[in-house]
Amino acid sequence: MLSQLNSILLEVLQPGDVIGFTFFTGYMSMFAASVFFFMERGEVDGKWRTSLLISGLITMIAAVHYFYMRGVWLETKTSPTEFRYIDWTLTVPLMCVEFYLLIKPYGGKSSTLWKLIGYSVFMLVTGYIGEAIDPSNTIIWGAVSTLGYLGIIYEATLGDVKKTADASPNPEVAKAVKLLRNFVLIGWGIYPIGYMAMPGGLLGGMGLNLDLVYNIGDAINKIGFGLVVYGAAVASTKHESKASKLVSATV
Ligand SMILES: *C/C=C(C)/C=C/C=C(C)/C=C/C1=C(C)CCCC1(C)C
Repeated sequence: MLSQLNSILLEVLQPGDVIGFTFFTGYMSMFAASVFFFMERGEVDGKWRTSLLISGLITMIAAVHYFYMRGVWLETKTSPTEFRYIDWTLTVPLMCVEFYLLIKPYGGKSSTLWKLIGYSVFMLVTGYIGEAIDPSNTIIWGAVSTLGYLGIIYEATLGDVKKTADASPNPEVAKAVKLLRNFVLIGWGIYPIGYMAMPGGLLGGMGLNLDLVYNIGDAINKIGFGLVVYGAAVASTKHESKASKLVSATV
């Protein structure tokens, strides 16, 4: 009877469905994070509001995709690869925008932003081919995709992003860029592990599940990125209001 009911009500989370559970928690936590970032916009100085808006958009776009991915998983128990890559194609470039908005007031160039976006699109398109179109050559596509990932790491660790942030007189910005760089270096490194867990991949057959790894990575990286930007915005706003009080007191 119960199993009959369950097969009619297809979208039911079954006990023990750990991966399904992470689709639900991913959806709810990203939804909640969006509300937080949108609400807090009013609390920070004007020039930070766009950054917080982007933080909220990243988690909101992800929440909507998680809503659909959760449904695909519950009904078919297969990877919602298309929704996954549509989500990433929208949110990863927005994460590049976060870097750009931090360095823009200190001479950050839009060509730096386009470089970052170019690397991410290259990384995601070749990753998608290796996952969905040509899975028999998944290892080659994974290696090619990694070149795009290395490009982003280079920009954030040694290239224009890092140089502009270091040259900025605002210590909060330099600190935030460094923290975001760590997310790219360590947090984003979670994704290739999930990718390699595909059947036929370098870690295939090890019992790792690709969706489980991706879901954990998304929650850490998307909410974490937003919180770093939020922290920098709050600290910087405090600094500046203190400084302006000092100025008006001495005048
Ligand atoms: C919010 C989503 C984020 C931050 C997604 C990031 C995705 C990656 C860094 C994916 C990287 C990949 C490789 C470096 C090689 C294998 C294929 C990918 C696309 C999984």
